[in-house]
Amino acid sequence: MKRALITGITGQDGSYLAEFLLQQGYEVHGLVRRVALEQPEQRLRRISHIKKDVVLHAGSLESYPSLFHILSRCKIDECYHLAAQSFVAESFEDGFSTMNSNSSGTHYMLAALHQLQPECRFYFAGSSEMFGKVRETPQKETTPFHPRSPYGISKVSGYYLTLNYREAYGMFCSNGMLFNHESPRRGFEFVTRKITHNVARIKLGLATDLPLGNLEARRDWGHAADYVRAMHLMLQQPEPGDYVVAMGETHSVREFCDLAFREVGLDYRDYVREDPQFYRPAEVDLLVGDPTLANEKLGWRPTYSFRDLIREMVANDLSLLETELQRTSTSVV
Ligand code: NDP
Ligand code: GDR
Repeated sequence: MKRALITGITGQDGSYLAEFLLQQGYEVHGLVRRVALEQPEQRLRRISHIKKDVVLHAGSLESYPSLFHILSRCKIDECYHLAAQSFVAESFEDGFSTMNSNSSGTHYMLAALHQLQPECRFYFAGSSEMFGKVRETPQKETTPFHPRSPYGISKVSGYYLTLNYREAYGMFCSNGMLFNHESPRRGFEFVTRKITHNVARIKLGLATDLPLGNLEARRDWGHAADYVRAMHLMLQQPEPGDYVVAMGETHSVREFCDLAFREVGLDYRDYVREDPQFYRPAEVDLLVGDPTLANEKLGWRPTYSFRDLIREMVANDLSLLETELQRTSTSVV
């Protein structure tokens, strides 16, 4: 039985990856940071259904000793390093914390593995934000980087650290260069979930409008459940490598709104308004990836279309809110 460690197991991707690896027969371990106010139903909500099947270790990316301690107790075959401050807008507010978690945290993980378990295979969660102000379209593995935020810069740094441990020490270290991927488990601050959650609120009469930032930004959006399979495939190859994972299609935030509101029979133009407070100091205007290498070398293919993704997210948010409304009305009675 293979044993995997997932950092960021409580996040969107970590939860899908843990489910997937359990299905593949892995023993799954996860790194979870301790917080003073523990609310297990909230903090661990994305993995509550598999919590009994995984082994959780308390630790933090800010603490090399905590990572060293976990890796010295637990021998692993594969490490999926997903933990990060992942919200681009927040990285403009506090770029220092983002750099610490994402850049130094990745360095700590690699250094501890090198010291204790150099044969362990390592996956780094790189991002299309590394391409930023894009130098060519579509973006592929050889496209030069031009990050536009402290988040993007932290991911470029993680990418090169991963490459350096591969080249300097011969470790099996691979970089995923993943484009945006979403799901019903997406955090509420990201634009897709903000839209689908508010579509549900508006439909149920709980809100009347939806303030958003730049509606013309274009992204290549896929489904997280598809993208975690690509991470796993990268670590099953004979050699480490770097792979773009994307749908190869680009859509604007405006198009996402249009389709999401249509799901509930509404016209987004009646509800969405642009609010400058959600603009970013430096925007990434257009991203679209070329997944040819992942298709051909990994044999990776997505199963969800853009439309399927929106449909699932809206249906999920409607059902969550309806259940919540029923629960509160029953408790009032
Ligand atoms: P989430 O924000 O949903 O999850 C982030 C995870 O990292 C959470 O489990 C969080 O734990 C953990 N974490 C954050 N800081 C620390 C820390 N200091 N110590 C320990 N754990 C920490 O992100 P996603 O699942 O969407 O993304 C996973 C990874 O993939 C991230 O690295 C992200 O940057 C990258 N990525 C994501 C893409 C996407 O579209 N989703 C695209 C490309 C890359 P906690 O629950 O305690 O907050
Ligand atoms: P992104 O995702 O920055 O691409 O990073 P996000 O959903 O936050 O933004 C996508 C685009 O939508 C525009 N936008 C808004 N964004 C948010 N959050 N809120 C708004 O109100 C809003 N209005 C317009 C943004 O300006 C942007 O252009 C995600 C994260 O998962 C990263 O961790 C990951 O690396 C990249 O995707 C690939």
